[in-house]
Amino acid sequence: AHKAKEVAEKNSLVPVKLLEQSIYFDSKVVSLKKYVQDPEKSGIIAEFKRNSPSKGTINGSASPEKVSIGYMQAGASALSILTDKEFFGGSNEDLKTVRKFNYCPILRKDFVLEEYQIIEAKSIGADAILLIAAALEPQKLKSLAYFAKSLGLEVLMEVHDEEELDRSLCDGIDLVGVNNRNLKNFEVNIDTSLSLADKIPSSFVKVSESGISKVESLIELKKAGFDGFLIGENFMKTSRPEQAAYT
Ligand code: IGP
Repeated sequence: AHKAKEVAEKNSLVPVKLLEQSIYFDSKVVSLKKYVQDPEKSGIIAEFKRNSPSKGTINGSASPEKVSIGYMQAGASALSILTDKEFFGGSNEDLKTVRKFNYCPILRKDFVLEEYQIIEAKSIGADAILLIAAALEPQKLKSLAYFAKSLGLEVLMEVHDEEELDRSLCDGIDLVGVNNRNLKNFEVNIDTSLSLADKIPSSFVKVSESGISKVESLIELKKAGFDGFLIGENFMKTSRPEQAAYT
Protein backbone atom coordinates (compact mmCIF):
# COMPACT_ATOMS: atom_id res chain seq x y z
CA ALA A 1 0.00 0.00 0.00
CA HIS A 2 2.86 2.37 0.65
CA LYS A 3 6.60 2.40 1.02
CA ALA A 4 7.24 5.09 3.59
CA LYS A 5 9.66 2.92 5.49
CA GLU A 6 11.63 2.11 2.38
CA VAL A 7 11.89 5.78 1.45
CA ALA A 8 12.96 6.69 4.97
CA GLU A 9 15.56 3.92 5.09
CA LYS A 10 17.15 5.24 1.94
CA ASN A 11 17.65 8.54 3.68
CA SER A 12 20.91 8.24 5.54
CA LEU A 13 19.86 10.86 8.08
CA VAL A 14 17.35 8.56 9.74
CA PRO A 15 18.30 6.97 12.99
CA VAL A 16 17.26 3.33 12.88
CA LYS A 17 15.48 3.92 16.17
CA LEU A 18 12.93 6.21 14.56
CA LEU A 19 12.05 3.58 12.02
CA GLU A 20 12.02 0.64 14.35
CA GLN A 21 10.06 2.24 17.13
CA SER A 22 7.38 3.86 15.06
CA ILE A 23 4.21 2.02 14.15
CA TYR A 24 3.19 4.90 11.90
CA PHE A 25 5.41 4.10 8.95
CA ASP A 26 2.99 1.29 8.24
CA SER A 27 -0.18 3.29 8.66
CA LYS A 28 -2.08 5.16 6.03
CA VAL A 29 -2.28 8.93 6.12
CA VAL A 30 -5.68 10.47 6.87
CA SER A 31 -6.12 13.09 4.16
CA LEU A 32 -6.25 16.68 5.40
CA LYS A 33 -7.22 17.81 1.93
CA LYS A 34 -10.18 15.48 1.84
CA TYR A 35 -11.44 16.23 5.34
CA VAL A 36 -11.15 19.97 4.85
CA GLN A 37 -13.11 19.80 1.59
CA ASP A 38 -15.82 17.51 2.93
CA PRO A 39 -19.05 19.57 2.72
CA GLU A 40 -20.43 17.67 5.72
CA LYS A 41 -17.65 19.02 7.90
CA SER A 42 -16.84 22.50 9.21
CA GLY A 43 -13.44 22.95 7.57
CA ILE A 44 -11.99 24.07 10.89
CA ILE A 45 -8.46 22.91 11.62
CA ALA A 46 -8.35 23.38 15.38
CA GLU A 47 -4.94 24.11 16.83
CA PHE A 48 -3.41 23.10 20.13
CA LYS A 49 -1.16 26.01 21.07
CA ARG A 50 0.16 26.70 24.58
CA ASN A 51 2.20 29.84 23.91
CA SER A 52 2.95 32.18 21.06
CA PRO A 53 5.61 34.79 20.34
CA SER A 54 2.98 37.53 20.17
CA LYS A 55 0.91 36.59 23.24
CA GLY A 56 3.29 34.71 25.53
CA THR A 57 1.38 32.09 27.48
CA ILE A 58 -2.05 31.50 25.99
CA ASN A 59 -2.94 28.45 28.03
CA GLY A 60 -0.51 26.93 30.46
CA SER A 61 -2.64 24.09 31.74
CA ALA A 62 -4.58 22.63 28.81
CA SER A 63 -4.30 18.89 28.21
CA PRO A 64 -3.62 17.85 24.61
CA GLU A 65 -5.70 14.75 25.09
CA LYS A 66 -8.81 16.50 26.44
CA VAL A 67 -8.62 19.46 24.12
CA SER A 68 -8.08 17.43 20.95
CA ILE A 69 -10.93 15.04 21.68
CA GLY A 70 -13.16 18.00 22.56
CA TYR A 71 -12.25 19.82 19.36
CA MET A 72 -13.24 16.82 17.27
CA GLN A 73 -16.48 16.32 19.19
CA ALA A 74 -17.30 19.98 18.61
CA GLY A 75 -17.06 19.41 14.87
CA ALA A 76 -13.52 20.29 13.83
CA SER A 77 -12.37 18.71 10.56
CA ALA A 78 -8.78 18.25 11.61
CA LEU A 79 -6.19 19.09 14.25
CA SER A 80 -3.05 21.21 14.14
CA ILE A 81 -0.49 20.36 16.78
CA LEU A 82 2.48 22.59 17.48
CA THR A 83 5.63 20.62 18.19
CA ASP A 84 7.98 23.59 18.46
CA LYS A 85 9.11 24.03 22.04
CA GLU A 86 10.98 27.34 21.97
CA PHE A 87 8.24 29.66 20.72
CA PHE A 88 5.06 27.65 21.20
CA GLY A 89 5.69 25.35 24.16
CA GLY A 90 4.81 22.27 22.12
CA SER A 91 6.51 18.90 21.76
CA ASN A 92 6.52 15.69 19.76
CA GLU A 93 4.97 14.09 22.83
CA ASP A 94 1.92 16.33 22.43
CA LEU A 95 1.40 15.11 18.90
CA LYS A 96 1.93 11.46 19.82
CA THR A 97 -0.62 11.79 22.61
CA VAL A 98 -3.15 13.43 20.30
CA ARG A 99 -2.57 10.73 17.66
CA LYS A 100 -3.40 7.99 20.14
CA PHE A 101 -6.80 9.47 20.88
CA ASN A 102 -7.99 10.71 17.50
CA TYR A 103 -8.72 9.33 14.06
CA CYS A 104 -8.60 12.48 11.94
CA PRO A 105 -5.99 14.37 9.95
CA ILE A 106 -3.22 15.82 12.13
CA LEU A 107 -1.06 18.64 10.88
CA ARG A 108 2.35 18.82 12.47
CA LYS A 109 2.93 22.51 13.02
CA ASP A 110 6.63 23.30 13.20
CA PHE A 111 9.39 25.09 11.34
CA VAL A 112 10.44 22.42 8.87
CA LEU A 113 13.80 23.12 7.26
CA GLU A 114 15.24 19.64 6.71
CA GLU A 115 14.22 16.22 5.40
CA TYR A 116 14.95 14.77 8.80
CA GLN A 117 12.01 16.64 10.34
CA ILE A 118 9.68 15.19 7.74
CA ILE A 119 10.71 11.66 8.59
CA GLU A 120 10.23 12.59 12.21
CA ALA A 121 6.72 13.90 11.44
CA LYS A 122 5.83 10.56 9.86
CA SER A 123 7.34 8.66 12.78
CA ILE A 124 5.19 10.45 15.36
CA GLY A 125 1.98 9.88 13.42
CA ALA A 126 1.37 13.16 11.59
CA ASP A 127 -0.64 13.20 8.35
CA ALA A 128 0.48 16.56 7.00
CA ILE A 129 3.33 19.00 7.43
CA LEU A 130 3.66 22.75 7.12
CA LEU A 131 6.19 24.41 4.84
CA ILE A 132 6.56 28.16 5.29
CA ALA A 133 7.43 29.94 2.06
CA ALA A 134 8.95 32.91 3.90
CA ALA A 135 11.44 30.63 5.65
CA LEU A 136 12.64 28.52 2.71
CA GLU A 137 14.40 28.97 -0.58
CA PRO A 138 11.93 28.03 -3.32
CA GLN A 139 14.08 25.12 -4.48
CA LYS A 140 14.42 23.79 -0.96
CA LEU A 141 10.71 24.15 -0.34
CA LYS A 142 9.91 22.21 -3.49
CA SER A 143 12.31 19.39 -2.72
CA LEU A 144 10.94 19.12 0.84
CA ALA A 145 7.40 19.01 -0.56
CA TYR A 146 8.24 16.15 -2.92
CA PHE A 147 10.07 14.34 -0.16
CA ALA A 148 7.03 14.59 2.11
CA LYS A 149 4.84 13.26 -0.68
CA SER A 150 7.17 10.30 -1.17
CA LEU A 151 6.45 9.35 2.44
CA GLY A 152 2.72 9.72 1.81
CA LEU A 153 2.36 12.94 3.83
CA GLU A 154 0.34 15.90 2.63
CA VAL A 155 1.81 19.38 2.44
CA LEU A 156 0.34 22.70 3.51
CA MET A 157 2.36 25.60 2.17
CA GLU A 158 2.03 28.86 4.07
CA VAL A 159 2.26 32.21 2.30
CA HIS A 160 1.75 35.87 3.24
CA ASP A 161 1.66 37.45 -0.18
CA GLU A 162 1.54 36.89 -3.91
CA GLU A 163 5.29 36.96 -4.31
CA GLU A 164 5.79 34.05 -1.91
CA LEU A 165 2.97 32.18 -3.59
CA ASP A 166 4.35 32.58 -7.10
CA ARG A 167 7.90 31.65 -6.35
CA SER A 168 7.21 28.45 -4.40
CA LEU A 169 4.02 26.88 -5.71
CA CYS A 170 4.57 23.41 -7.18
CA ASP A 171 2.56 20.22 -7.58
CA GLY A 172 4.13 18.70 -4.47
CA ILE A 173 1.83 20.97 -2.49
CA ASP A 174 -1.71 19.94 -1.54
CA LEU A 175 -3.03 22.93 0.36
CA VAL A 176 -2.13 26.59 0.34
CA GLY A 177 -2.53 28.46 3.62
CA VAL A 178 -2.67 32.23 3.71
CA ASN A 179 -1.41 33.52 7.04
CA ASN A 180 -3.40 36.56 8.14
CA ARG A 181 -0.78 37.39 10.73
CA ASN A 182 1.84 39.88 9.63
CA LEU A 183 5.04 38.47 11.05
CA LYS A 184 6.66 41.89 11.38
CA ASN A 185 4.10 43.43 13.70
CA PHE A 186 1.91 40.39 14.56
CA GLU A 187 -1.21 42.21 13.39
CA VAL A 188 -3.94 40.00 11.97
CA ASN A 189 -6.23 40.92 9.12
CA ILE A 190 -8.37 38.48 7.17
CA ASP A 191 -8.20 40.80 4.16
CA THR A 192 -4.83 39.16 3.51
CA SER A 193 -6.68 35.93 2.74
CA LEU A 194 -9.49 37.65 0.88
CA SER A 195 -7.16 39.46 -1.46
CA LEU A 196 -5.04 36.39 -2.25
CA ALA A 197 -7.94 34.00 -2.81
CA ASP A 198 -8.18 34.47 -6.55
CA LYS A 199 -4.45 34.18 -7.04
CA ILE A 200 -4.36 30.57 -5.80
CA PRO A 201 -5.03 28.09 -8.61
CA SER A 202 -8.15 26.01 -8.04
CA SER A 203 -6.24 22.71 -7.93
CA PHE A 204 -5.01 23.64 -4.44
CA VAL A 205 -7.20 23.55 -1.36
CA LYS A 206 -7.29 27.00 0.24
CA VAL A 207 -6.84 27.50 3.96
CA SER A 208 -7.06 30.78 5.85
CA GLU A 209 -4.79 30.91 8.89
CA SER A 210 -4.71 33.00 12.07
CA GLY A 211 -6.81 35.65 13.73
CA ILE A 212 -10.16 34.08 12.92
CA SER A 213 -12.56 34.67 15.80
CA LYS A 214 -15.94 35.38 14.29
CA VAL A 215 -18.44 33.25 12.43
CA GLU A 216 -18.96 36.18 10.04
CA SER A 217 -15.30 36.07 9.02
CA LEU A 218 -15.60 32.37 8.39
CA ILE A 219 -18.60 32.88 6.13
CA GLU A 220 -16.83 35.66 4.26
CA LEU A 221 -13.75 33.50 3.75
CA LYS A 222 -15.86 30.56 2.62
CA LYS A 223 -17.53 32.77 0.01
CA ALA A 224 -14.10 33.81 -1.24
CA GLY A 225 -13.18 30.17 -1.85
CA PHE A 226 -11.53 29.04 1.37
CA ASP A 227 -12.40 25.54 2.58
CA GLY A 228 -10.06 25.39 5.56
CA PHE A 229 -9.85 27.65 8.61
CA LEU A 230 -6.93 27.32 10.96
CA ILE A 231 -7.93 28.53 14.42
CA GLY A 232 -5.81 28.41 17.57
CA GLU A 233 -5.77 31.34 19.94
CA ASN A 234 -9.49 32.03 19.88
CA PHE A 235 -10.09 28.55 21.34
CA MET A 236 -6.96 28.17 23.44
CA LYS A 237 -7.31 31.46 25.32
CA THR A 238 -10.39 30.22 27.16
CA SER A 239 -10.12 28.01 30.20
CA ARG A 240 -11.84 25.20 28.29
CA PRO A 241 -10.75 25.34 24.65
CA GLU A 242 -12.76 22.26 23.78
CA GLN A 243 -15.94 24.10 24.88
CA ALA A 244 -15.03 27.24 23.00
CA ALA A 245 -14.96 25.28 19.78
CA TYR A 246 -18.71 24.74 20.04
CA THR A 247 -19.52 28.42 19.86
C1 IGP B 1 -3.40 29.79 14.34
P1 IGP B 1 -4.49 31.82 15.65
O1 IGP B 1 -4.40 33.30 15.47
O2 IGP B 1 -5.88 31.29 15.44
O3 IGP B 1 -3.93 31.34 16.95
O4 IGP B 1 -3.55 31.18 14.50
C2 IGP B 1 -2.27 29.49 13.35
O5 IGP B 1 -2.62 30.04 12.12
C3 IGP B 1 -0.93 30.05 13.83
O6 IGP B 1 -0.61 29.44 15.04
C4 IGP B 1 0.20 29.85 12.83
C5 IGP B 1 1.52 29.37 13.08
C6 IGP B 1 2.18 29.38 11.82
C7 IGP B 1 2.21 28.94 14.19
C8 IGP B 1 0.12 30.09 11.51
N1 IGP B 1 1.31 29.81 10.90
C9 IGP B 1 3.51 28.96 11.68
C10 IGP B 1 3.53 28.51 14.03
C11 IGP B 1 4.16 28.51 12.79
